[in-house]
Amino acid sequence: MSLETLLRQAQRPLLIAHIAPDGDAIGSLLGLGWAMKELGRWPTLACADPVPESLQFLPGHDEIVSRRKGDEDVIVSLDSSDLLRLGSLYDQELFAALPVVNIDHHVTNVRFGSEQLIEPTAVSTSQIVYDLLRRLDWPVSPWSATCLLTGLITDTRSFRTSNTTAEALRTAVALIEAGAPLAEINGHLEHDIPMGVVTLWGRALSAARLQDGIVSVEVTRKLLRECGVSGGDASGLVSLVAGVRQAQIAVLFTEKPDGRVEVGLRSVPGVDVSGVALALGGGGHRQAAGCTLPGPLEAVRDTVLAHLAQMLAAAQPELRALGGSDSDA
Ligand SMILES: [Mn+2]
Repeated sequence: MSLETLLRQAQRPLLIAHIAPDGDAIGSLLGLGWAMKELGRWPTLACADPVPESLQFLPGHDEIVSRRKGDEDVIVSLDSSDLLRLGSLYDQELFAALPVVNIDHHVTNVRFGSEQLIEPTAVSTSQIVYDLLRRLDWPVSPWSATCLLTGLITDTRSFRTSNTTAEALRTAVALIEAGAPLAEINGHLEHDIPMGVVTLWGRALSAARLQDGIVSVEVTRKLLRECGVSGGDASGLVSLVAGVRQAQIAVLFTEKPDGRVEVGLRSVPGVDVSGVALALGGGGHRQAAGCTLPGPLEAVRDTVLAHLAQMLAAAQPELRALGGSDSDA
C-alpha cells in the first residue's frame, strides 16, 4: 500500500513529534493534524515533552498530549531521525503491530518505519508535509498553514540558512496565501526572550572560547540555576556564536539536570558536522546537528573538540577548493 493510500485510509492516526520539540516538530505535527481533523479523522497529536512556551501561540497546541489513547490505526513520526527521539511515546510492541510512517528531512535519519518520506534536501519537515497535503489534494486551512509556516521559518532561521531554496520561498508564499499571518508569527517568535536568558547569554558569551576555527560556549547547571532558565531556553546561544568570523564551527555544551551534556553544533557551508554528531550517538543536518553525552562537562568538551578538530583538518583541502554549499536546519 502506498503511503498516500495509507494516510487516506487512516481514521485514528497517532501523530508524534520528537522530544525537546522545536518549531518544525510542533509545526509539522499540528499542520498535518489540522488537515486530518478537517477531513473528519480523529488524530491523536502527541509529543513526550511539553510544547515550549514560545510555540504556545499555535492553534491546537493545547490539544497535544504526552501519552497515547490506545486505539490508533497508523503511526506517523514527524521530524524525528530515530525512534529514541520519540521518547516515552516509542513502544516497541505497538510500533511492530501498526504501519509506521516516517516523515523527516534529517540527513541522519536511520530510515525506521514501514513507510518512509525522507527528503534531506527539504528545508523542514513542514515543507514535506505541505507537499504531501498538495499531493493528497487535502485542503490547507489557515490553521494548518500557520503551523506549517512556523516550521518553515524556525528551521530556516527566517529563510537565512544556506539550503533555503526558491521552492521553500514559494511554499511560504502559498502558506501566506492560505491564511498564515506572517507578521503575527514573526512577532510571537521574536518577542519571546525571557530576561533570565539575556543574563545567561551575557555570562556564557563572556567565557566563549575560539581555537583553531572552533568557537565554543558552555552552559553549566549552576549557571542555569542562577539565571532561572531551562537548558532549552539556552539553545539559541549556538546560533549567536555561529556568526563569529574566525570560526567554521560553533559548539554549545549544555549540562542537563541529570548531569549528561547536550552538544549543539553549527557549521559554515562546506563543513559537515552531522557525521561527528552521528558518530557520537546523535544526528542532525550537515550544518546543524547535535548529540547528548554522559558527563562530566570537561570530558565531553575534550572528546567533542577532538572529533571536530580531526574532521576539520580532514576537510581543509576541500574547503580551500571552495567546497560544497550544502544544507542544514
Ligand atoms: Mn526540522
